[in-house]
Amino acid sequence: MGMTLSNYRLPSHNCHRDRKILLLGLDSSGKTSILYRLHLDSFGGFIPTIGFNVENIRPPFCKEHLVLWDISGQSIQLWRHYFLHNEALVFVVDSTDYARIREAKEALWRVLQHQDMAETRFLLVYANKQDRPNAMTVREVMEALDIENLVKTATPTTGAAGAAGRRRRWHVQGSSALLGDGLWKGIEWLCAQIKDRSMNTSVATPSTSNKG
Ligand SMILES: Nc1nc2c(ncn2[C@@H]2O[C@H](COP(=O)(O)OP(=O)(O)OP(=O)(O)O)[C@@H](O)[C@H]2O)c(=O)[nH]1
Ligand SMILES: [Mg+2]
Repeated sequence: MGMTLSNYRLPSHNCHRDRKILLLGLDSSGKTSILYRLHLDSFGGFIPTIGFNVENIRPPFCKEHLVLWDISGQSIQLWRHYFLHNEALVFVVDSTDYARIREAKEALWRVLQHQDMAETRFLLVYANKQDRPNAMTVREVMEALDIENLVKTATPTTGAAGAAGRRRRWHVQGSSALLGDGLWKGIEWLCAQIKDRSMNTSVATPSTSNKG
């Protein structure tokens, strides 16, 4: 499993109420597989999503539920209808899909520059399919998505969305929905941020670990 990279440290954590989490990524990146690995600890048998799936998960380290919205990757033009009132964006990348990593980056940037994503403060990226031998490392995925610039650079969108983008905390987590690796670690980071959202967000020192 690859490293994890983050611009924020892990504080102690507890979630306090239901939180809506948006799960996006190109088609076949593994969103539905991740959703049901988290929800039912099962894998496989999924057809490409038409529309969306919604499931609640109750992480052992959170007091309340996370409501995960898994939107079809084949319906990018419809994603914007789900943008409002999300606590966090979970963006899933197929780490073996070298041919479409640029497309994934462009999709992620478009999403986070949208005005309706202004209140979405946390970005968790799953660099998924780390079980496959040719997978990009977590650092390679982070660099391909250019996340550091995404959160630092003033975006074409001004006003609230631009300001929100510059305050956004992010974390890249290596994962395998096939094996179940890394998924709860990413959720643990997310819960910690939700709990801790009132703290100063300006720390920008990447942290790493070797296990997904
Ligand atoms: N090896 C491996 N295969 C995976 C992993 N995650 C998903 N897959 C496979 O990738 C394919 C697509 O997975 P889905 O979960 O349906 O992808 P999706 O992102 O929901 O795709 P759309 O619904 O079309 O947006 C399936 O064949 C999965 O079995 C993983 O971590 N490792
Ligand atoms: Mg799906």
